Amino acid sequence: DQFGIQESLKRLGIQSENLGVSTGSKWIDSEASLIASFSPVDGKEIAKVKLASKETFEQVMDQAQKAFLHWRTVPAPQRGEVVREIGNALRDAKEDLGKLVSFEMGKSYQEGLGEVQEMIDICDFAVGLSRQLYGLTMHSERPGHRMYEQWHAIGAVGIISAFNFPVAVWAWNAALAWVCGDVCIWKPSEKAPLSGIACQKIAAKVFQKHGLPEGISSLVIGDYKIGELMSNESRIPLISATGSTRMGKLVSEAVGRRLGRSLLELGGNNAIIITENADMDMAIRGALFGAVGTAGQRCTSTRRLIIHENVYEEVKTRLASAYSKLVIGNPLDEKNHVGPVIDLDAVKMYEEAIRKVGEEGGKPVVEGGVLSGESYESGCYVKPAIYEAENSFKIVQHETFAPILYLMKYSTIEEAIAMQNGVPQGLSSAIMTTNMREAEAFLSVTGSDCGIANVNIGTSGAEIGGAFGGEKETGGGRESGSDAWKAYMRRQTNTINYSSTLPLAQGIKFDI
Ligand code: UN1
Repeated sequence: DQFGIQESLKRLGIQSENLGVSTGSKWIDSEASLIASFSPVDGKEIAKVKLASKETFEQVMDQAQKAFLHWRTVPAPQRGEVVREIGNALRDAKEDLGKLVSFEMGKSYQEGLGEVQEMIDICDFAVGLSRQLYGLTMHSERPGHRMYEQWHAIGAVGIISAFNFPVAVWAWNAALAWVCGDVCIWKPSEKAPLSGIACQKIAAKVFQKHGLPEGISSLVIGDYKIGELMSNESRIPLISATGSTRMGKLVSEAVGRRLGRSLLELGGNNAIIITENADMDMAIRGALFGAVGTAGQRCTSTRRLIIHENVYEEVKTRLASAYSKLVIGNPLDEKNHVGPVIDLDAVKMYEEAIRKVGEEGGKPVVEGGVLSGESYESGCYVKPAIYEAENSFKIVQHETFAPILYLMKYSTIEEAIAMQNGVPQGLSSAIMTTNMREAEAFLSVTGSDCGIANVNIGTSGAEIGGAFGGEKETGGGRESGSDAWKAYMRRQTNTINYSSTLPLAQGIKFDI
């Protein structure tokens, strides 16, 4: 145990067998099945987790409902104080939690730390918000009347998160929901359940210290059936779901049938446009981290490079040379750049995509392949690959959660923007240019159609302060920064008459 994993697991309270259902400090046992969490780093079992069942979900739901009745009456700045302390607890656990995330899902230790930093940042952001849940005031058209709007807590928020950001996405939702007065029921990915258990323990300690009831922070580890129960549950007014477009459509349909709210963060098919006016060092660095960071498993990963014909050969050669220097291996070892993908299914999807791009006429620039032999025993290490492709290829139109980058050529900026927008997804996008006209065209209403559009920055690595999310098949949701908090509250418009008459709006006369 060269990287001190066992010590970290111990400090985070992970045992060899864990319960996967909790209302806070209480963990609920049942007859439900036991699954194992395997590390893609070495392919070995880390620990076991007992899944949620319909019955244990019911218990969690009942407790959440009760807890909400209390939590919504705690003043928002006091709720902020609790979230502030959760942020501090995360600061204390940063190294251990970052290591667990790295070991359980395979991203580099640096990126694991970065993910925990996102949790700390959103807690800070939420603390500030807890004193800024502002509504507007309006001028009434009637004399002696006052109008304003206020924001109230909405209830239980169901959080469904994915394996690739197994802890940060929960925090983006939970920290905001809590200061808004909501309670949270979290279903983490069953591919990274231990990271979820560790977070639940950290938060629960703080709630308990404040003498707050069970049910403000709940955990239900389970498969898609638990997701279905949550989506159909009318006591959960808001479902926030992160994952594939396929999953998002199922959630949205179920939530829509009961006219609930859903906040969706689904697939991306993110491109960087590299113009002939790009700072080339910057463009290569941005594309490299965007494409191979998190082994291509961020929803913001760079999947397409749209390159001006005059610099196409240069970009291709320089990228190929950068790729040849990538060191693939154990993500906890800081000399390695790229870790494994999440599991053998992900490896299959990677191989499938490489086969398909070949069939459609793509040409390899950097060949892919699955690594084997010493230190690759898990079978989850793949070579980041680059293909020359057409935007119209079926496989290019599809989000493959793996380190495969497609290169394509353009001649006018209009054409580049049309290609960037010419996919079903709309999450992140970027342009590399030092030319003001190109940059502003890309950001204008006729430019990028994505929720995130960057200039001289790659597609991944958004900060907490901005609203995060995208359009089209990405699902339209916005989380984290800006006014994303409004999704977690209900708005009420109030008109108060302090005069001694009762005039009707719009000047309507109604006298008897
Ligand atoms: C995700 O991949 O689900 O912008 C989220 C980024 C990170 C978040 C990614 N801050 O790449």
